[in-house]
Amino acid sequence: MSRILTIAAAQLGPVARQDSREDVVERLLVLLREAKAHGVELVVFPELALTTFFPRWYAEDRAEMDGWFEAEMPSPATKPLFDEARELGIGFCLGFAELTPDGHHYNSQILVERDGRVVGTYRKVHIPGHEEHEPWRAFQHLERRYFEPSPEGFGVWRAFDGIVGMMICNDRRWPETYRVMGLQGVELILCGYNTPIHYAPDPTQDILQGFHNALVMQAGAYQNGTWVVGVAKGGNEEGVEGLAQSAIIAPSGQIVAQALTTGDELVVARCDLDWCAKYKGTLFDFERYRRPEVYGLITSQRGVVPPPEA
Ligand code: CDT
Repeated sequence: MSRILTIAAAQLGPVARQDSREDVVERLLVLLREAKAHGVELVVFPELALTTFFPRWYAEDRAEMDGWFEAEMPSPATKPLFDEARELGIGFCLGFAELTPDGHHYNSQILVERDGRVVGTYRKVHIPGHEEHEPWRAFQHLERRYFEPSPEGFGVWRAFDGIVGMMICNDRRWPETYRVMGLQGVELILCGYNTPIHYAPDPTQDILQGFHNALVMQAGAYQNGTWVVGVAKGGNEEGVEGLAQSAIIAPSGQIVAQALTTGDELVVARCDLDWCAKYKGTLFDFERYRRPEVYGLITSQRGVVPPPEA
């Protein structure tokens, strides 16, 4: 049986502060219908797709930000997306800010199968940015104020006739993200992102944002023999330029399709999940070649401990 899955990275252009969830869902529906016309079975939307990237603003009382969060999924505003996707027989992955019934705040992604079944919800592990107001910056990146890190880590799910995992934005820069899923046999990793081009702590990196984005996802795909789908919310959002360059990457590490614009755009590729076995069964045959007995520092230590001075 063939395991070729047609996937779309549904890139979004900017979402303004005053745009309602209903406005955004209309845009998602346009992309979903276009995907159907291309024979797509899985549509991947960006991180925090339903609203503007609100962590760029500071609130003394973090509860003031709760209005940006979803207390249920589907919510009344997103139900039309769930309904239409099920009717079209298309699965999707959607990034949103999650407020749990017991009051936890996560940066999350939900994965929904073609029949409407919720496969799972992933919560971001690597929370970037800062906790406190830093007025010297041109804009804030307060994810560490508004989101808790995932207590669950990187699971994978049997879905879409393969083994699927998720990561969110900053997670893609960390090799452990891919390897933990690689050790569970992942064949397809779905990743939404909001990446400002300007990086205040070191602006020399600004010009390299596109390079670093491709570098980490291509390396992660190749070193773990998995497809990776990276999907941006790009363009100029509330005065902040966001990286676009959404891409679908093969287990070889090659980019097989990439966005041409910084706006709403569907990037489509036919992804053969069986292609993963070529890499998982040869160079990256983990069972044969890995040496976990000498990798202990990876899990026993967080920061750098250099050797003592001579
Ligand atoms: N959304 C997100 O995770 N963005 C980060 C910005 C890092 S700089 C604070 C990223 O890794 O792209």
